[in-house]
Parts: sequence; C-alpha cells; structure tokens
Amino acid sequence: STSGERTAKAERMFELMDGFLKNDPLSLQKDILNHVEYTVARSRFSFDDFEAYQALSHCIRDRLIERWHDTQLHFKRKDPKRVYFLSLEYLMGRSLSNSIINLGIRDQCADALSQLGFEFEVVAEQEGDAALGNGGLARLSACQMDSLATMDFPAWGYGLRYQYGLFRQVILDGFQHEQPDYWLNFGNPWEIERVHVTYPVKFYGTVEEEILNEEKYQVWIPGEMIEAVAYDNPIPGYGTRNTITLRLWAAKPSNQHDMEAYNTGDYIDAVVNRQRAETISSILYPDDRSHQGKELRLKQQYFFVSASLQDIIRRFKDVHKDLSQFPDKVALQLNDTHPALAIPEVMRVLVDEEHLGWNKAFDITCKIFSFTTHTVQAEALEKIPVDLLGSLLPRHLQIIYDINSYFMEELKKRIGLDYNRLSRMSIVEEGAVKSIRVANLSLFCSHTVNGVSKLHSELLQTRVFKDFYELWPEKFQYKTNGVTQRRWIVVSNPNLCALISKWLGTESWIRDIDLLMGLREYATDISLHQEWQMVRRVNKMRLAEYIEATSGLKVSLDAMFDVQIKRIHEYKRQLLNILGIIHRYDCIKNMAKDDRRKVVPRVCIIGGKAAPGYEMAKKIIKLCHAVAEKINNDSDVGDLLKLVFIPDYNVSVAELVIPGADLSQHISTAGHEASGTGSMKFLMNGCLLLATADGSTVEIIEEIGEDNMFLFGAKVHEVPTLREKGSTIKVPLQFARVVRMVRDGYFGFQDYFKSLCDRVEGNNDYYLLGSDFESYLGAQAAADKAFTDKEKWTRMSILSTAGSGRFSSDRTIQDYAEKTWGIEPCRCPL
Ligand code: B1N
Repeated sequence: STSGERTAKAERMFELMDGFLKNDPLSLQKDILNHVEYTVARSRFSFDDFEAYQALSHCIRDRLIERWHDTQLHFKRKDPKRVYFLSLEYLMGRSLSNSIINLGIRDQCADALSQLGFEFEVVAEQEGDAALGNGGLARLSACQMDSLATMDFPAWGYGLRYQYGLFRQVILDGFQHEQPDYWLNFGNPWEIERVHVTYPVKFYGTVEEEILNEEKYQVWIPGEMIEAVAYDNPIPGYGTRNTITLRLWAAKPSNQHDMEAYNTGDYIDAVVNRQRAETISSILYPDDRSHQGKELRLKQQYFFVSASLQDIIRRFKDVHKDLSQFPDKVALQLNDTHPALAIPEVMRVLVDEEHLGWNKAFDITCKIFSFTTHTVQAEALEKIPVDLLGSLLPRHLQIIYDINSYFMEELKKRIGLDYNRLSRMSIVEEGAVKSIRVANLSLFCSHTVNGVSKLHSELLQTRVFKDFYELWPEKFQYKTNGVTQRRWIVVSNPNLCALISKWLGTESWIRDIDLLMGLREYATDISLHQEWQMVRRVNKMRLAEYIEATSGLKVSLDAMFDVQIKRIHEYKRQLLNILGIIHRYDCIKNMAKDDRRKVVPRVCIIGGKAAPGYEMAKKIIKLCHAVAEKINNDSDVGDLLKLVFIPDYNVSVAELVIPGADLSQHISTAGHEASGTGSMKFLMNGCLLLATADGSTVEIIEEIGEDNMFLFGAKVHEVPTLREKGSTIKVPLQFARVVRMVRDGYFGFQDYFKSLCDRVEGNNDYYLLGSDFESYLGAQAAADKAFTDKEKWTRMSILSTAGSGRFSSDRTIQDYAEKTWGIEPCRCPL
C-alpha cells in the first residue's frame, strides 16, 4: 500500500477509537472499572486497594503509551541527534504518583478514586519499589531520566531488567538479614514487553582469521548465544507530551543454537540448560563500589551493552546508510565504567562487521563516547582479569590490546620512554593477576570525562587521573549531580509544593527550578514562617506514625528529627553519628536533673543497607540497634533522646522520611563522597544540613552560605597529613570514653564489637573519626542552639529550599546536553 493509503487507514482507525483517552474524573472512573473488569479480572464491585492500584496503573499506562507513541514518531520524523544513556542500575522506586503528576492529572485521579470509594494516597502506597540499583548512582540515573523527558531531549535509557532487585533488609535481633526482592511477583504495569525486539548476544568461542577481497578480517565464532528481549518503560516528562523510553533487557534462552542438543541428548537436560540463560539478568549485584571480577557480572555488562548497541545501530541504519555519520546522530553516555565494554563492542562492529578500517572506526568511537566516573579512590576502580575476559569475549580482549598498543604509541610520542608513567597509564595492568583497567580504557576512548561534583572533579585531575589530565586537560569537565524536584518535592512533599507555589504565585518552578530563589524574599515573613512550620509539622507527624508502625516507638514531635539515611559505609561514618549519640546519652545520664530541662530533645534516625559481604557495615547496623535498645529503655532519658533504625531503606522510605527531617547528616571523611545526592533532597525540603566539606556539600555551601548549615571536620587538604600523623594525633577524651563504653560491653556484644572499636583507634582510624569528633560535637551543639530559636531555624529552612535550585537534575542535564552530548530539545507537539 502507498503511504497515502496507510495514513488514511490510520486516520480511520483513530476515529474508530474515538481519539485519545480523556482525563476528566468520569472518563477515568470508567477506565478504572474497565481495567478492574478486563485486566485485573475482579468482580466489579469488590476490589481492594491493591486491585484499585492495579487498575489505576493500567489506566495511566494507557495514557503513557499514547504520548510515548507520539513522541517516538516525532523523534523519528525529526531525526535529531540522540543521546543514549547506558547504566547498569536504575532506582526508579514507585511510578504511579510520579506518572500521574507528570501527566498533570493528579486531582482528576484523586477525584475519580474517591468517587469509587478509594483514597489516592492509600492506593498509591500499594505499589512496591522498583529497586534495580544500589544507591546514589542508580537513583541519579532515575532522576536524570525524569529531567531528560521533561526537557524534551531525544534520549533513551538502556539497562538490565533484573528479576531480583536490591535485597530487602530484614532486621532480626538487631542484625541485618537479606531477603530476595522478587519484585515482578505481582506483575509490573509500567513495562511493555517487546516480544519482537530481540537480539542475539554472543559469548565465549574463538576468533578466526578470514580473507575477503584480499583483506584480512577477524571473525568471532561464538560458543554460546543468548537472546535479549526488550522491556520498555515509558518515562513521562512534566508539562510536556514528551515521553521517552527506558529500555531494559531480559535474557531468554535462544532458539537458534542448540538444535543439536535436542536431537542427540536428553530432552529434559537440554531444556534445563536452556533455562539457565535467564540467570544473566536474574540478579542485581548488591555491592556498590567493590568489584570482584565475577564472571556473571561481566556477562551482565556485555549482555546489556551488546543488545543496546545492536538496537542503537539498527535505529540509525533505518535512516542512514553511512556509519561515518554516526557521531552526528548519536551520543553514548557511560554511567561509570560498568558499560565500558561498549567501547570494544563498537570497534568490533565497525571493524569486523562493517569493515570500516581500524583508524576510521577508532575515530568514530572516540567521537561518540563520554564517560562519567562516580568514584574517588583509585582502589575502587573496576578491573577485569584478562583470563576471564579472554575466555568470555576473546575478540574484545584482542581489540582492547590493539587499542592499548595504539595508546602506548601515542603516549610515547608525548612523554617518551617514561616507563613508570607508561605502565601507570596503560590499559593493561601487569601483575599477579593481569587485568584490564576499565577506567583507563574509558578515559582514552571518550571525548570527555567528568566527575560528579566540583571537588570530585578536581580530585580526579590532581589524584586518580593526574597522568591523563596533564596530557589531555581539554577532556576533563565537571558536572554537579542533581535530583528531580518532581519526585523530591512534588511527589514526596505535596504540602510544601503547594506552599511554594502559593508564595511564588506560580507552579512554574516545577519546570524552571531557578524560580525557587524567589522564596528568599520572604525568608523573614512571619506568615510564611507560620505556614512553613505547619507544613513541616504535618510531615513530622506522618514520619512519627511510620516510626511507630515499624518499630513501636512513640516519638515526640517537639524533638529535633535528626536523620542519616544512605548506604552503610565506613567512609560515610554512620559510626561517628552513633558515637556522637552515645556521647549525648552519656552527658544526659551524668547531668543533674535540673539541667536536663535545657537539653534539646532529639529523635535520631538512621537507615541504610549494608552490602551482604561487608562485615564492618553490618556491625555498625548491629551497634545502632544495641545502642537504641539501651537508650530507648532508659527512663532517665525519656523524650530527650531516642534512636531509631528504619529498616529496609529504599526510595519510598526516603520520600516519607526526607520531608519530615529537621536536620540531616552528610558526614563522610572529606574527599571520599564523590558527590552525595541525599543532601540535595533534604535541602530542597527545607531540612538543615550537618555536614563535612565533601562532594556536593561544598557547592551547597556556595549557594546557601556557611552560616546556613552546620559545617565541621577536616578539609580535604588536611586529610593526608592527619593520616600520616596517625596515632600521634590527640583524640579528645570524650571520644576515647565512648569507644571504651562500647569496648567494655556497655551495650552488650562485647566480642562482636571489638573489631569495630579497633577500627577507629590509633593508627587504624583511617576515616578520622577521632580527630573529627570534637568538631562534630561542636556542630551538633550549634544545631541544638539554633533549634531553640524557632524563627532562626525556620529562616534557615526557607533559605535552604530557596537555595536548592542549582541541585536540580534539570540543571545537570542541561549541562550535559550543551557541553558533552551536543543535543537539542525535540518537543512533541500537543
Ligand atoms: O554515585 C553517586 C554519588 O553521589 C556518590 O557519592 C557515589 O558514591 C555514588 C559500583 C557504584 N559511586 N560508585 C558507585 C555503584 C554501584 C556499583 O556497582 C559503584 N556509586 C557511587 C552519584 O554520582
């Protein structure tokens, strides 16, 4: 049929469908009931909150699909340069509220539900978290997808569809236990299975030489083939029709390769073997930062990279013939080194399959990749053992060696035969276990590299990648992370959202975050103060109810809610926080009764997961519980001090806790937190920060001023000297005292906590808890004092929100689009 006929046919069908879905409450109700009947298949008038959630989600999904189709069609017509964001992790959390808000139909949905006898909040809470990631890096990916969609950028996210997300944390007797998160149990309305979008992904085998038209080519004869199936997750923008795609790959056994097995072998065994293919995408690795050179992890990385690139190249070739135009149309963003196998994979396709010639292929490769690193320490950089890579991906290993020879030649031209430096910079690390330095590969083959905060980027230039920076300074950029105000204010703090809009006289700040600055004008306005305090109090109430429901502990709303929520790591120093709490407890105990009236009451809240194999982190969790047990049951203390560990910290828990926090702690040893994004979420919500000058907090200080937060601790440049001094540093007596209390078994579990105590004393105190302790207590005292001055506190709180604009992921994405990817918005017409 001609294209004219096709258009006519499409128009006829569209008419038949009665146009787009409608968003008035009545239409929504009809659609909800429709889904109750036909999708959820419940008897019409008896469905519960969860089924209402399912039905409403499907209604929203239908609406997303409409917009998503239009967006994809629009992108296809306009054919702009696209960005492909490659990340092994996305922490999406819940989708319902977020989608409804971005579609701009929150009130209509709430009306529709209430007329059916349901409450919107309750229904939304039925949804489980999509936790396909570990922590900050993964949540950053999710925030950036929201910004890419909202700002109309032609972008795709690619990742893996793990069947098991990040483990659930269960606390038994104060110890962390991990339980599998089989999150797809109840179905997932937010994805669309694309049974026809599949690609074969090859592994193992050998490389052979082949001669074609008198040219030599390398041909990879794979030993195993696994099918990648696409699952599309539509990501709606706010205040725009644009809805982009997060495409996640699942592994399925391939139908092609094992006919032999069926014919000759045991049928049952053959099927069982086939099924094993699915393990590739079955589980998310729960360690952030430590890499172990596991084969499955490497398989996951290549699996997702190979499928994504086949998809990207197919899309390009649908329109263009000549791959030399690839860099004009495609930007590939490496989210840390996890997807770095994309580099040799692009080379392999261009050289072995497209026969482009090495130089031309390498030129194209270097023009399309950009690389973000989220790591601070050299030790945390990924390495792939050469043996492992050679067996799993023999051709890729060859290509990496070829890239390295070329790299070494180039280097020698620049620095001569400085062998120390050459071996430091080499992509191949010799040594007991010969391995590939993935960061060096990524650096050499990307046109730009960036850290995730100003401080972090400087550290990259002066420490981790110093050698590279000296030779290619123009490659280095810095980007400051950001978080999306749609999720972290509009969804999670609706009352504050309404208040901000009221005082600014507009909702435009939801798309244009700089407008938040307008709040500064009212920072001393008494009526704003009253409304602000009211909103904060309601949020605290919500949090207090949650605490009571999860831990049985009743907390006073007049106390300062002091929160530290993030992954448990020694460098993040949850231990410093706990030792500080012990000190506070000790002081209260030793006070005369009369003096206790002067104590500012606190509810200390700690939450976070420890990697299953990270023993020290697990001990910190146990210590927190042991200390809580003691304090919370001490009648001398009462409401003056409570300690709560919130179990199973995740995105939804964060949405509840952050708006209810008065004070939040970001207390990593200076130079260890690449950025930190939790601080930004608290800041947006008007929570004051108690922090060290590390990662993003350095820039937060620039925005809101040092006097608007509680800063303490050694600065980055002081850390090395302090470490050298080691046990000769005088640690405050209070510090020695609280560590001794733990050592002496004051909180029980004396043997178990011994190694934890050893870790913070003398030369072992690598993260400098001892030397920062006094200054930490000073900052805590300053926070207490400020809290007693309600007006001052409220002003600081308003100024925090007002100063949070720079930490929106909209700003981050604008930066990437202009300075790294070279892409422009492509807005789908309404
Ligand atoms: O990335 C965040 C930063 O805000 C944090 O400071 C940083 O610690 C975090 C291997 C990681 N760095 N590295 C990881 C995650 C998973 C994994 O398998 C490493 N995460 C960070 C966003 O920039």
